[in-house]
Parts: sequence; structure tokens; C-alpha cells
Amino acid sequence: MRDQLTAVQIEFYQTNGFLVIEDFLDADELEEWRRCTEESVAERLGGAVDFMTNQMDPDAFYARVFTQCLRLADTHEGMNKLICDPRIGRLATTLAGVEGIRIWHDQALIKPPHGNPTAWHLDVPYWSFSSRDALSLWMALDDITLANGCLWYLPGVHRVARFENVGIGENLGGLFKVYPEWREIEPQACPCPAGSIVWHNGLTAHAAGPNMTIRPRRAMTCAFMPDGSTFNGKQNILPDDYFNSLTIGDLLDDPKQNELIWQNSWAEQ
Ligand SMILES: O=C(O)CCC(=O)C(=O)O
Ligand SMILES: [Fe+2]
Repeated sequence: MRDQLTAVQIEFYQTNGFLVIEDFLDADELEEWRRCTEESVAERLGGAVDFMTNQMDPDAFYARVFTQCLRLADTHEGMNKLICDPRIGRLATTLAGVEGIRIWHDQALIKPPHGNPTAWHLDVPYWSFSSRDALSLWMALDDITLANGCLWYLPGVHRVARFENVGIGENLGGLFKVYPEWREIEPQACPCPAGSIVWHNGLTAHAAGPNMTIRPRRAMTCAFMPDGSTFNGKQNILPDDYFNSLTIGDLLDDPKQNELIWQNSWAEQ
């Protein structure tokens, strides 16, 4: 695992709001990420999965954007180990420029053959905390190209984005109704070989193209919340009983819900 960051990479991330690290995993590590993703998704969806369809409603537009399985680390031990890796936590903490990082949620995002594009959106406005430093890791489990639905970013917008939620609709460019000034920004594509990762700030606008190939485009992702983040009133993925116990402003520090995977003070021990 290429778990060292250069000053140039950190600067690129902070300026642009995204960063590609090519060939992050070695061949054995990639195999383990693929195995754990495949197993945990199959378990979640109840049986063997060919990644060709979303099991819920295969004809819905969003079902044909990707098969989406959340919080696989809760139910699959191997996935839990991969997602809670302190080396990944340290990278997330360093890029975010914070003191510590917690898991918000992991999710597998598998775009099927002939899958629809992922419309432009921001991540943080969906979540139960409002932070300008939250970020996501997007792990390429296949070679990701312009043809099979690579990620695209609007560089730099994380510094001016707002927390209101625009949502992901069917229109690729729906976000630009809310941010018309971003229409002039040239989107940057991030194709990368399998085993690479892409980081993005949760307020960086991003999208993915359609999958024009006959093979699935597999990605495993994880969103991270800076330690010290507080509840903003939105439920998002919080279970009912925990959600109902919270008041706006409460610290989101329940280790069962949001495990702390890195704190800079740990490096000094
Ligand atoms: O994989 C995709 O198509 C979209 C990914 C995404 O929106 C995310 O990781 O936040
Ligand atoms: Fe996203």
C-alpha cells in the first residue's frame, strides 16, 4: 500500500478538492479488496450476484446508475479490517488537515454494463454533520476508463460550495441550476488502473459517466467524518434509535456507529 503522501499531493488535494493515487494497492491487496467486496455485496443482496442488475427494481433509473450497498464493514469481517485500516485513516486525516478521523459510511458502487451516468452532486449535504473537511476514498476494483464510468470533478469548488442539498436526480447537470456559476468550470476526468484510489472532499462536485462496456465497473468507497463533528439534524444513515437520541449540536462519537480510525496523537505513542 502506497501510504505515504508527498507535499505536492497534499497541496493538490487542498487546492483542487480531489487526488488520484495510482496503483495504491499491490496485486495481493487488490485481490483482497475484490474478494471482500464481492462476498459482502453477495451476502447483503442475498446470494450470488452477477453485478448486472440492481436487485430492488432493475428498471428504475437510479438502479441502473449503480448497485449500491452501504455499510458493508458492519456485516463482513474482512471488509471491516480493510475499511478500518489505520494507514487509510492517517491518509484521510492528513489530506483533510484535521486531528482525527471517523468512518461515516462505506459503500460499494458497482455500475452495471450499459449503466446510467452518476449525476453531478455534492456528498456532505446528505450527511448528518456539516463539515468542510469531510472526504471520501474511492477504490478502483477494475481498470476505470472514460468508457466505463470514471469519476469527473469540478476542481476547487469545495472552497465555495454550500451545505444545501440538491440531491442526485436523473439529469446529469441538475446541480448547475443551483450553482450556475460552475457551468464555466472545465470538468477533470480521473481514469485510473485497478488498485488506484481517488480521494475527494465531500463538497467537491463530482459525477461519473455511463458504463459503455459489457463489464461491470466495480468501486468500493468509504466516507470519513472529522473527529469532533456534531449532529446537524439530518438522519441520513443513522439508525432510528440513535437518531432519536440525538440533539442538534451533539458530538457524533459513538464508536459503534462512527469508529475512530486515526488520531494524530497515536503516531507519537
Ligand atoms: O462511483 C460513482 O459513480 C459515484 C461515486 C460517488 O458519488 C462518491 O463516491 O461519492
Ligand atoms: Fe458522491
